[in-house]
Amino acid sequence: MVTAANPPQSPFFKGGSSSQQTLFISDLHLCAERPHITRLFERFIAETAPAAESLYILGDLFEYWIGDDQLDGDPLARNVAQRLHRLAASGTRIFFMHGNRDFLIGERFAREAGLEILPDPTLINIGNTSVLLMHGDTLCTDDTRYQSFRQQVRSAEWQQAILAKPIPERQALAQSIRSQSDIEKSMKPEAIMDVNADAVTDVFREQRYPVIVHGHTHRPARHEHLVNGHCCVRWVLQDWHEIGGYLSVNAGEWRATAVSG
Ligand code: LP5
Ligand code: MN
Repeated sequence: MVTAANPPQSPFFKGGSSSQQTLFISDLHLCAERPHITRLFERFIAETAPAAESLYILGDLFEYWIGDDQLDGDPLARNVAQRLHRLAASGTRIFFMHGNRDFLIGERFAREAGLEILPDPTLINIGNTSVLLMHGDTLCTDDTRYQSFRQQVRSAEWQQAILAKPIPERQALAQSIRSQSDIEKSMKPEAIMDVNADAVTDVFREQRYPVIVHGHTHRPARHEHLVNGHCCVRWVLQDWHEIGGYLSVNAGEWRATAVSG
Protein backbone atom coordinates (compact mmCIF):
# COMPACT_ATOMS: atom_id res chain seq x y z
CA MET A 1 0.00 0.00 0.00
CA VAL A 2 1.38 3.36 -0.99
CA THR A 3 0.22 6.54 0.64
CA ALA A 4 0.39 9.61 -1.51
CA ALA A 5 -0.88 12.24 0.90
CA ASN A 6 0.91 14.79 -1.26
CA PRO A 7 1.09 13.10 -4.66
CA PRO A 8 4.37 13.86 -6.39
CA GLN A 9 4.09 16.66 -8.90
CA SER A 10 4.12 16.03 -12.62
CA PRO A 11 7.08 17.55 -14.45
CA PHE A 12 4.66 20.00 -16.01
CA PHE A 13 2.98 21.23 -12.87
CA LYS A 14 3.13 25.00 -12.93
CA GLY A 15 1.71 25.47 -9.45
CA GLY A 16 -0.31 28.37 -10.77
CA SER A 17 -3.72 26.75 -11.12
CA SER A 18 -6.29 28.31 -8.80
CA SER A 19 -8.67 25.38 -9.40
CA GLN A 20 -9.31 23.00 -6.53
CA GLN A 21 -11.26 20.62 -8.71
CA THR A 22 -10.24 16.97 -8.89
CA LEU A 23 -11.59 14.64 -11.57
CA PHE A 24 -11.80 10.85 -11.70
CA ILE A 25 -12.44 8.68 -14.76
CA SER A 26 -12.00 4.99 -15.56
CA ASP A 27 -13.02 2.23 -17.94
CA LEU A 28 -12.94 4.22 -21.18
CA HIS A 29 -11.79 1.13 -23.10
CA LEU A 30 -10.59 3.35 -25.94
CA CYS A 31 -10.28 1.50 -29.23
CA ALA A 32 -10.66 2.07 -32.96
CA GLU A 33 -13.99 0.19 -32.95
CA ARG A 34 -15.72 2.89 -30.83
CA PRO A 35 -14.67 6.18 -32.46
CA HIS A 36 -17.51 8.14 -30.85
CA ILE A 37 -16.03 7.33 -27.42
CA THR A 38 -12.63 8.59 -28.57
CA ARG A 39 -14.33 11.84 -29.68
CA LEU A 40 -16.07 12.16 -26.27
CA PHE A 41 -12.73 11.60 -24.54
CA GLU A 42 -11.03 14.22 -26.74
CA ARG A 43 -13.74 16.73 -25.86
CA PHE A 44 -13.47 15.91 -22.17
CA ILE A 45 -9.69 16.43 -22.28
CA ALA A 46 -9.98 19.68 -24.27
CA GLU A 47 -12.97 21.27 -22.55
CA THR A 48 -13.52 19.82 -19.06
CA ALA A 49 -10.18 18.61 -17.73
CA PRO A 50 -8.17 21.86 -18.17
CA ALA A 51 -10.25 23.48 -15.39
CA ALA A 52 -9.13 20.77 -12.94
CA GLU A 53 -6.08 20.76 -10.73
CA SER A 54 -5.76 16.97 -11.04
CA LEU A 55 -7.14 14.19 -13.20
CA TYR A 56 -7.04 10.61 -11.94
CA ILE A 57 -7.48 7.84 -14.54
CA LEU A 58 -8.29 4.70 -12.55
CA GLY A 59 -7.58 2.02 -15.13
CA ASP A 60 -8.85 0.58 -18.40
CA LEU A 61 -8.09 3.72 -20.38
CA PHE A 62 -7.57 1.39 -23.36
CA GLU A 63 -9.49 -1.67 -24.51
CA TYR A 64 -6.20 -3.50 -24.08
CA TRP A 65 -2.52 -2.68 -23.99
CA ILE A 66 0.15 -5.10 -25.21
CA GLY A 67 3.20 -3.06 -24.19
CA ASP A 68 4.42 0.50 -24.70
CA ASP A 69 5.67 -0.29 -28.21
CA GLN A 70 1.94 -0.20 -29.07
CA LEU A 71 2.67 3.55 -29.40
CA ASP A 72 4.75 2.81 -32.51
CA GLY A 73 1.99 1.22 -34.56
CA ASP A 74 -1.29 2.43 -33.08
CA PRO A 75 -2.41 5.95 -34.09
CA LEU A 76 -5.14 5.97 -31.45
CA ALA A 77 -2.61 5.29 -28.68
CA ARG A 78 -0.37 8.11 -29.93
CA ASN A 79 -3.31 10.49 -30.25
CA VAL A 80 -4.37 9.79 -26.64
CA ALA A 81 -0.81 10.23 -25.34
CA GLN A 82 -0.39 13.54 -27.19
CA ARG A 83 -3.67 14.96 -25.90
CA LEU A 84 -2.87 13.95 -22.32
CA HIS A 85 0.60 15.45 -22.68
CA ARG A 86 -0.89 18.74 -23.84
CA LEU A 87 -3.27 18.75 -20.86
CA ALA A 88 -0.38 18.09 -18.46
CA ALA A 89 1.63 20.87 -20.07
CA SER A 90 -1.26 23.26 -19.47
CA GLY A 91 -1.04 22.62 -15.71
CA THR A 92 -3.43 19.76 -14.89
CA ARG A 93 -1.63 16.98 -13.03
CA ILE A 94 -2.50 13.56 -14.45
CA PHE A 95 -2.28 10.30 -12.53
CA PHE A 96 -2.90 6.83 -13.93
CA MET A 97 -3.59 3.54 -12.18
CA HIS A 98 -3.48 0.24 -14.07
CA GLY A 99 -6.68 -1.60 -14.89
CA ASN A 100 -7.08 -5.25 -15.86
CA ARG A 101 -7.01 -4.24 -19.54
CA ASP A 102 -3.94 -1.99 -19.52
CA PHE A 103 -1.72 -3.29 -16.75
CA LEU A 104 1.18 -3.36 -19.24
CA ILE A 105 1.25 0.44 -19.54
CA GLY A 106 4.76 1.45 -18.54
CA GLU A 107 7.18 4.31 -18.16
CA ARG A 108 7.39 5.12 -21.86
CA PHE A 109 3.65 5.73 -22.12
CA ALA A 110 3.77 7.66 -18.83
CA ARG A 111 6.49 9.93 -20.22
CA GLU A 112 4.80 10.46 -23.58
CA ALA A 113 1.46 11.21 -21.93
CA GLY A 114 2.94 13.44 -19.20
CA LEU A 115 1.38 11.40 -16.42
CA GLU A 116 2.46 9.56 -13.34
CA ILE A 117 1.61 5.92 -12.63
CA LEU A 118 0.15 5.24 -9.18
CA PRO A 119 0.09 1.86 -7.44
CA ASP A 120 -3.26 0.20 -6.72
CA PRO A 121 -4.43 1.10 -4.11
CA THR A 122 -3.29 4.67 -3.42
CA LEU A 123 -4.50 6.82 -0.54
CA ILE A 124 -4.62 10.58 -1.16
CA ASN A 125 -5.92 13.58 0.76
CA ILE A 126 -8.31 16.00 -0.88
CA GLY A 127 -8.72 18.87 1.55
CA ASN A 128 -9.40 17.12 4.85
CA THR A 129 -10.86 14.04 3.22
CA SER A 130 -8.91 10.84 2.88
CA VAL A 131 -9.68 9.17 -0.47
CA LEU A 132 -8.67 5.64 -1.45
CA LEU A 133 -8.21 5.09 -5.18
CA MET A 134 -8.45 1.60 -6.69
CA HIS A 135 -9.20 0.07 -10.06
CA GLY A 136 -11.73 -2.12 -8.25
CA ASP A 137 -10.89 -5.60 -9.53
CA THR A 138 -9.13 -6.59 -6.29
CA LEU A 139 -12.47 -6.17 -4.47
CA CYS A 140 -14.10 -8.84 -6.66
CA THR A 141 -12.81 -11.68 -4.49
CA ASP A 142 -15.66 -14.11 -5.33
CA ASP A 143 -14.39 -14.28 -8.92
CA THR A 144 -11.68 -16.77 -8.08
CA ARG A 145 -10.91 -17.65 -11.75
CA TYR A 146 -10.23 -13.98 -12.42
CA GLN A 147 -8.15 -13.53 -9.26
CA SER A 148 -5.80 -16.39 -10.18
CA PHE A 149 -5.55 -15.04 -13.75
CA ARG A 150 -4.74 -11.61 -12.27
CA GLN A 151 -2.04 -13.03 -10.02
CA GLN A 152 -0.39 -14.71 -13.00
CA VAL A 153 -0.42 -11.73 -15.38
CA ARG A 154 0.73 -9.25 -12.73
CA SER A 155 3.89 -11.28 -11.98
CA ALA A 156 7.16 -9.79 -13.20
CA GLU A 157 8.22 -13.14 -14.73
CA TRP A 158 5.06 -13.45 -16.85
CA GLN A 159 5.28 -9.85 -17.99
CA GLN A 160 8.95 -10.14 -18.96
CA ALA A 161 8.26 -13.27 -20.98
CA ILE A 162 5.25 -11.68 -22.71
CA LEU A 163 6.97 -8.39 -23.51
CA ALA A 164 9.82 -10.30 -25.17
CA LYS A 165 7.40 -11.70 -27.79
CA PRO A 166 6.87 -9.97 -31.14
CA ILE A 167 3.93 -7.56 -31.44
CA PRO A 168 1.74 -9.78 -33.70
CA GLU A 169 2.08 -12.65 -31.24
CA ARG A 170 1.10 -10.40 -28.32
CA GLN A 171 -1.79 -9.01 -30.35
CA ALA A 172 -3.10 -12.53 -31.03
CA LEU A 173 -2.66 -13.53 -27.40
CA ALA A 174 -4.53 -10.46 -26.15
CA GLN A 175 -7.41 -11.28 -28.49
CA SER A 176 -7.51 -14.91 -27.32
CA ILE A 177 -7.62 -13.82 -23.70
CA ARG A 178 -10.39 -11.31 -24.51
CA SER A 179 -12.48 -14.01 -26.22
CA GLN A 180 -11.93 -16.53 -23.44
CA SER A 181 -12.80 -13.89 -20.85
CA ASP A 182 -16.06 -13.00 -22.65
CA ILE A 183 -17.03 -16.69 -22.86
CA GLU A 184 -16.33 -17.22 -19.16
CA LYS A 185 -18.10 -14.01 -18.16
CA SER A 186 -21.24 -15.09 -19.98
CA MET A 187 -21.34 -18.15 -17.71
CA LYS A 188 -20.50 -16.44 -14.41
CA PRO A 189 -23.31 -15.35 -12.08
CA GLU A 190 -23.58 -11.53 -12.10
CA ALA A 191 -23.04 -11.38 -8.34
CA ILE A 192 -19.52 -12.82 -8.41
CA MET A 193 -18.44 -10.12 -10.88
CA ASP A 194 -19.35 -7.39 -8.39
CA VAL A 195 -17.35 -6.42 -5.31
CA ASN A 196 -17.45 -8.70 -2.29
CA ALA A 197 -19.08 -6.94 0.69
CA ASP A 198 -16.54 -8.26 3.21
CA ALA A 199 -13.63 -7.20 1.02
CA VAL A 200 -15.06 -3.66 0.93
CA THR A 201 -15.61 -3.60 4.69
CA ASP A 202 -12.05 -4.82 5.32
CA VAL A 203 -10.61 -2.04 3.13
CA PHE A 204 -12.67 0.65 4.88
CA ARG A 205 -11.49 -0.63 8.26
CA GLU A 206 -7.81 -1.06 7.30
CA GLN A 207 -7.62 2.38 5.71
CA ARG A 208 -9.43 4.20 8.54
CA TYR A 209 -12.70 4.88 6.72
CA PRO A 210 -11.72 6.87 3.62
CA VAL A 211 -13.99 7.69 0.69
CA ILE A 212 -13.34 4.90 -1.82
CA VAL A 213 -13.33 5.66 -5.55
CA HIS A 214 -13.06 2.78 -8.01
CA GLY A 215 -14.20 1.55 -11.40
CA HIS A 216 -14.02 -1.87 -13.09
CA THR A 217 -17.50 -3.24 -12.34
CA HIS A 218 -19.27 -0.84 -14.76
CA ARG A 219 -22.01 -0.38 -12.16
CA PRO A 220 -21.83 3.37 -11.48
CA ALA A 221 -23.26 4.32 -8.10
CA ARG A 222 -22.73 6.10 -4.81
CA HIS A 223 -22.85 3.51 -2.03
CA GLU A 224 -23.03 4.12 1.70
CA HIS A 225 -21.56 1.48 4.03
CA LEU A 226 -21.91 1.47 7.79
CA VAL A 227 -18.60 0.14 9.16
CA ASN A 228 -17.89 0.16 12.89
CA GLY A 229 -20.29 3.08 13.33
CA HIS A 230 -18.69 5.08 10.49
CA CYS A 231 -20.89 6.02 7.54
CA CYS A 232 -18.50 5.42 4.63
CA VAL A 233 -18.98 6.36 1.00
CA ARG A 234 -17.88 4.32 -2.02
CA TRP A 235 -18.14 5.84 -5.49
CA VAL A 236 -18.17 3.47 -8.47
CA LEU A 237 -17.20 5.21 -11.69
CA GLN A 238 -19.13 5.11 -14.94
CA ASP A 239 -17.70 3.18 -17.88
CA TRP A 240 -17.51 4.85 -21.30
CA HIS A 241 -19.35 2.34 -23.45
CA GLU A 242 -22.41 4.16 -24.81
CA ILE A 243 -21.72 7.51 -23.15
CA GLY A 244 -18.98 8.64 -20.78
CA GLY A 245 -18.87 10.17 -17.35
CA TYR A 246 -16.65 11.53 -14.64
CA LEU A 247 -16.69 12.08 -10.90
CA SER A 248 -15.57 15.44 -9.58
CA VAL A 249 -14.88 16.91 -6.19
CA ASN A 250 -14.60 20.63 -5.64
CA ALA A 251 -14.54 22.32 -2.22
CA GLY A 252 -15.89 19.13 -0.61
CA GLU A 253 -18.75 18.73 -3.07
CA TRP A 254 -18.83 15.42 -4.94
CA ARG A 255 -20.72 15.05 -8.21
CA ALA A 256 -21.07 12.41 -10.94
CA THR A 257 -21.56 13.94 -14.40
CA ALA A 258 -22.42 12.18 -17.66
CA VAL A 259 -20.49 12.97 -20.84
CA SER A 260 -22.41 12.56 -24.09
CA GLY A 261 -22.85 14.31 -27.39
O1 LP5 B 1 -12.31 -6.93 -18.78
P1 LP5 B 1 -13.68 -7.36 -18.43
O2 LP5 B 1 -14.36 -6.38 -17.52
O3 LP5 B 1 -14.49 -7.67 -19.65
O4 LP5 B 1 -13.55 -8.74 -17.64
C1 LP5 B 1 -12.75 -8.77 -16.48
C2 LP5 B 1 -12.02 -10.08 -16.38
N1 LP5 B 1 -11.31 -10.39 -17.60
C3 LP5 B 1 -10.05 -9.95 -17.80
C4 LP5 B 1 -9.42 -10.26 -19.11
C5 LP5 B 1 -9.47 -9.01 -19.97
O5 LP5 B 1 -10.76 -8.76 -20.46
C6 LP5 B 1 -8.54 -9.09 -21.17
C7 LP5 B 1 -7.18 -8.65 -20.82
C8 LP5 B 1 -6.43 -8.33 -22.05
C9 LP5 B 1 -5.08 -7.86 -21.63
C10 LP5 B 1 -4.22 -7.63 -22.80
C11 LP5 B 1 -2.79 -7.62 -22.46
C12 LP5 B 1 -2.36 -8.95 -21.99
C13 LP5 B 1 -1.09 -9.26 -22.56
C14 LP5 B 1 -1.22 -10.26 -23.60
C15 LP5 B 1 -0.30 -10.05 -24.71
C16 LP5 B 1 0.64 -8.96 -24.57
O6 LP5 B 1 -9.44 -9.28 -17.00
C17 LP5 B 1 -12.96 -11.21 -16.10
C18 LP5 B 1 -13.79 -10.88 -14.87
C19 LP5 B 1 -14.51 -9.56 -15.08
O7 LP5 B 1 -13.54 -8.54 -15.33
C20 LP5 B 1 -15.35 -9.12 -13.90
O8 LP5 B 1 -14.52 -8.83 -12.79
O9 LP5 B 1 -14.71 -11.93 -14.63
O10 LP5 B 1 -12.16 -12.34 -15.78
C21 LP5 B 1 -12.12 -13.37 -16.62
O11 LP5 B 1 -12.97 -13.54 -17.46
C22 LP5 B 1 -10.97 -14.31 -16.39
C23 LP5 B 1 -11.32 -15.72 -16.72
O12 LP5 B 1 -12.33 -16.20 -15.85
C24 LP5 B 1 -10.08 -16.60 -16.61
C25 LP5 B 1 -8.95 -16.21 -17.49
C26 LP5 B 1 -9.13 -16.59 -18.93
C27 LP5 B 1 -7.86 -16.35 -19.72
C28 LP5 B 1 -7.38 -17.61 -20.33
C29 LP5 B 1 -6.31 -17.35 -21.34
C30 LP5 B 1 -6.54 -18.16 -22.56
C31 LP5 B 1 -5.46 -17.87 -23.56
C32 LP5 B 1 -5.67 -18.67 -24.78
C33 LP5 B 1 -4.41 -18.73 -25.54
C34 LP5 B 1 -4.57 -19.56 -26.75
MN1 MN C 1 -11.45 -3.32 -15.43
